[in-house]
Amino acid sequence: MRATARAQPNIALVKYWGKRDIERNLPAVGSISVTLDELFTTMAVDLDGALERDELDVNGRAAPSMLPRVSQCLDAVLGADRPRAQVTSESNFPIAAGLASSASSFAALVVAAAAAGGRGANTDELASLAGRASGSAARSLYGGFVELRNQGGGIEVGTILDAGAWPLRVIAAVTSKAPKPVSSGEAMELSRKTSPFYSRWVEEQDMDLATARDAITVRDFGKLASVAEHNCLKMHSVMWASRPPVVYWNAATLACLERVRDLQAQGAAAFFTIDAGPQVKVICPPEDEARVVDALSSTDGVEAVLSSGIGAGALRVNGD
Ligand code: 2P0
Repeated sequence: MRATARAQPNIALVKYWGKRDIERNLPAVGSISVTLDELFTTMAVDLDGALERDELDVNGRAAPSMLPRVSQCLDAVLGADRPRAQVTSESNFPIAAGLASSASSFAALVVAAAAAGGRGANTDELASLAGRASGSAARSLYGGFVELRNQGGGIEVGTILDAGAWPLRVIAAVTSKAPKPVSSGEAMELSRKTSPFYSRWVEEQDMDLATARDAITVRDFGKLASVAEHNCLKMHSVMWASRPPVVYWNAATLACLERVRDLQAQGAAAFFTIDAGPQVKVICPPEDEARVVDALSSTDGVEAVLSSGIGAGALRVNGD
């Protein structure tokens, strides 16, 4: 009745922003991401008949504020009549700061919960269950370059190119470790209800997805860079035009973008993306990694620089 799983965060190159069904947490748009390698969350689920209520520890501390979402996700995987669970989560990177910790956490949680409860579930089912808890978590069930599509009344997720086929690097510049001021779920709803750019964002998404999918299939870095930067800035424009505005950036976020423009002007292959937080992620081939790390590390306001390759999807940890 105990199992442990490990999952990596993923970074969207064509972003999920907005929901078409809040109750079932279905996204308004498809998305394309890369699953990371070196950053991960390990999640242990111990189903213990003696516990009166679920318990959650995150990085060695009780985390009652996150417990309701975790309990709801366990109910979705195992049914509400399941035994109560002791859940223990460890991440080797800052959580709730735009590094997609909810993606790796819920992806690992559904795998560990299904295994602990003896529920046979295939990856597609697990992805849908993870997506109900956190839209981006559905993508972390798969490795490499991953596409999430809206399909009928649900979602369909799969790998479009394996991790080993295009070994790009993802460099994250951490510009603040503070939790985000507005959750992405709340911010998405604000955007849907108030941003004049929201409907156009949704309309154009299939075009950006097709461009990125084609670029990934033929490993065209320049084409992927162009559509990914455009899609990222378009998503943030939707947020900035919401009322009240949603601005996740800080001064160092913009300084990092300027460094990426400098690198591009010097001939480096590199592009940026930014999620619901102030961190800047730069994607580049391995031969440009050192100069990207140097440039970001020496940028004012950058607190840490983390590097990762592209990795595999969520997996049960053997022996537990
Ligand atoms: C993404 N983000 O595609 C986009 C880009 C943030 C910006 O998915 O409400 O935590 O739990 O379904 O998955 C962050 O949103 O949102 C996210 P919920 P989630 O990676």
